Amino acid sequence: MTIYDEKDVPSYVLPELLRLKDGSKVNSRELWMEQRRPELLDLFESQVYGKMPERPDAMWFEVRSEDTEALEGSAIRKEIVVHFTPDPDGPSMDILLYLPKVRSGTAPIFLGLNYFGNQSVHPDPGIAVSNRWMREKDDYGIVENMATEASRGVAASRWPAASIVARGYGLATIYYGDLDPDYDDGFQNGVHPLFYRENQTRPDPDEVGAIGAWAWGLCRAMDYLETDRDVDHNRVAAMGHSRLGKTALWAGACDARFAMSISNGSGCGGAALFRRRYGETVTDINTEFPHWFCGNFRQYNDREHALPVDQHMLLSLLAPRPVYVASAENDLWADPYGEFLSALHASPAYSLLNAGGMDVRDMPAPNEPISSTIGYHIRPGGHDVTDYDWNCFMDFADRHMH
Ligand code: GTR
Repeated sequence: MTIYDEKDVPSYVLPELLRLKDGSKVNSRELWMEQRRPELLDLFESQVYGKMPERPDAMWFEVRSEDTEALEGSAIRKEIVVHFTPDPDGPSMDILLYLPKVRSGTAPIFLGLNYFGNQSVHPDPGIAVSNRWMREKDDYGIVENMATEASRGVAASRWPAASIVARGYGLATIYYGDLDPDYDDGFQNGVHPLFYRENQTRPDPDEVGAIGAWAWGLCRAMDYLETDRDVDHNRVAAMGHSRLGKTALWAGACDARFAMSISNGSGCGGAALFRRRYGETVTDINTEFPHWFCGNFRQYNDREHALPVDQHMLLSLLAPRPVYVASAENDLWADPYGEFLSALHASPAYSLLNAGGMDVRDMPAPNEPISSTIGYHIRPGGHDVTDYDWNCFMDFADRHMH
C-alpha cells in the first residue's frame, strides 16, 4: 500500500550526519571534508548509485554548428558532439548550448538533461533532431522510438530558453538517452560498455546503473564547458526534473566543479527521505526501474532502516555549495514533505562549514520560496517544470551564483 497520509509514515531514526562510522563526533571543517564527506560519498557510490567512472582519456569535442542569430537574435546557439572514444562514429553525446549574446564577460550556465532529444526543448529549426532510441510518445512526435520533425519544441514549456538567456544565463542540455537509453537492457547499450574491464558484460553490484551514467554525462558536459571561452565554468548549475533531478543532485555530489545543483520533483532516490516510505519506496523504484541504481541498492527493498545513508546526506555532499529543492503540492509520489525534510536535515553540514544552510524550520506555504544556501519551494500543481519553477531557480542563482 502506498503511503499518502502523514499518519501512516512509520517512525524512523535518520543516520547521523555529523558522526563518523567509528562513532566519533564530526565537529570541524577538517573532519567533515577529510573524513565524513568521503565516507558518505563512498557509501552512496557503493550502496546507491554506483562508483562514478573516470573521464575517458581519449575524449574529444567537436563543435558541429554555431549560429550567432538564434532565438530571434538574442542568443548564440552551438551544438557540440562529445566523443568518448577516438572513433568519430563511436559513443558520443550531443550538447545543445544557448548563450546570451548581450553579456559582460562569460555566461553562467544551467545544465540539464532532457527526455526527448535536444530538438524537443525549443521549436528553433536550427537544432538537429536526435536520431537515438527514445521512449514512445505519439503526442510528442516520437514514433517507433524515433524523434520526428513533429517533436520540435514539444517540451518547450519545461525549457524557457528565451527567458533564461534574457536573464543573462546560458542553457546547456543533452538528451539523456545519449548516455543510456532508459530501459532495462542489461547494460549492453549506452556508455556502460565503455566502463567494462576485459570480458566484463555487466556492471558489478557497486558500479553505475542508469542514473550514475546520466550523472557521468553531466560531468563530461562540464569537461566541455571548461573549454568553452564563452562560458563561466565556475558558475554552472546542474538542474534536472524527476529521475533527472535525482541525477543532477548526484552529479553535484560527485563533482565539485558544479557551483550548485537544482532538483525539481526528484522524489525517491533524489531529495526525498527514503525512511519515510511516503509515496514511492525503494521496492517500488527497484521493481519498476531495475536499471536505475547499482545492484547493491536492491538489498534495501523493504529495508530502508538498514540503509547506511538517507537523502539528507546526499544534499550535504553539496555543502558548502548552494542546493535548491523544488516540490509540487500534488506530486505526492515524490513526497514533497520528505524533500523538504532532507533539505532541512542537511543543514548541520552547511552550518559546520559556515555556509548557512536552511534558514527556516517549518515547511513553507506554496509559492513562498526559501532562498538560503539550501533553497526550497513548493508550488501548487503536479509533476512538471513550470515557468514559476524556473523563475525561482534563476532568482536563487542570481543570489548565489553572481
Ligand atoms: C516515475 C518514477 C519517479 C520519477 C518519475 C520521472 O515513474 O517513479 O521516481 O523519477 O518517474 O522521472 O518522471
